[in-house]
Amino acid sequence: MIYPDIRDKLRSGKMFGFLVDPDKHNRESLAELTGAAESGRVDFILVGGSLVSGSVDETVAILKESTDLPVVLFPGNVLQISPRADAILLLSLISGRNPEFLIGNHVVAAPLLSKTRLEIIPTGYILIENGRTTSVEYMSNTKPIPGDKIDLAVATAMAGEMLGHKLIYLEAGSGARESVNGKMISAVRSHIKIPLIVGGGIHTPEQIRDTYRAGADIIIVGSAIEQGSASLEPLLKEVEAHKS
Ligand code: 1GP
Repeated sequence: MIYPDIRDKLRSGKMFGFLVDPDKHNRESLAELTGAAESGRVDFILVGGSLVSGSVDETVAILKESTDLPVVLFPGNVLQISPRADAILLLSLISGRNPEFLIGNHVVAAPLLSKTRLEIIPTGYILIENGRTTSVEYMSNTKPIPGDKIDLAVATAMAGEMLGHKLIYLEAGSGARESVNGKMISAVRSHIKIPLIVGGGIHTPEQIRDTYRAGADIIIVGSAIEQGSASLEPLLKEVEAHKS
């Protein structure tokens, strides 16, 4: 089971995941990624995106052929469900006020999910302003929380935990100009007990260091892994320093 493993692993160090957007990868680049991920520094691979035209199922199948790492769905919509994955982050966009992303899509997905063996991990997903309009903001038709409204982010995360979410995901959005600021990460971390994921716009070792130091338990990197394996090594080296 992935969620208990996450809780367990976090007792001894930080965790790290790749986000694979099926439209940005092919068999070759996935092989390169899983090669790098086998180093023990990557804990799982997320698959999904705000708008995916390629096949999530095919990408998951290729990943499952080439790695033993857990493959976890990170769906932008209900079309991105693959029964071949190990788990799904069932995201509720709790920073927004769009009922489709709070419950509507979940109602559509629930009967499908119940027919799979996917482990369901309810996740409170919080979008933070980052200096530009990201795909997730546009596609979800929701307003992100401004980066300086720390109290709003904290209250949203607390509400997410009280509602029973098992993870909180602080998201600046893929390709964000600014990743989530350290003050906000620390404040959220100190007000919840469940694991805190941070992602969006993280592409340097320094950002990884600062994000972990601020209190992120798990960091997700997507865009930066699309540059090929040479650019991965410095990031993974930094991750390693926070693993024990
Ligand atoms: C998006 O947090 C992830 O949901 C990753 O963002 O592509 O900017 O790394 P990046």
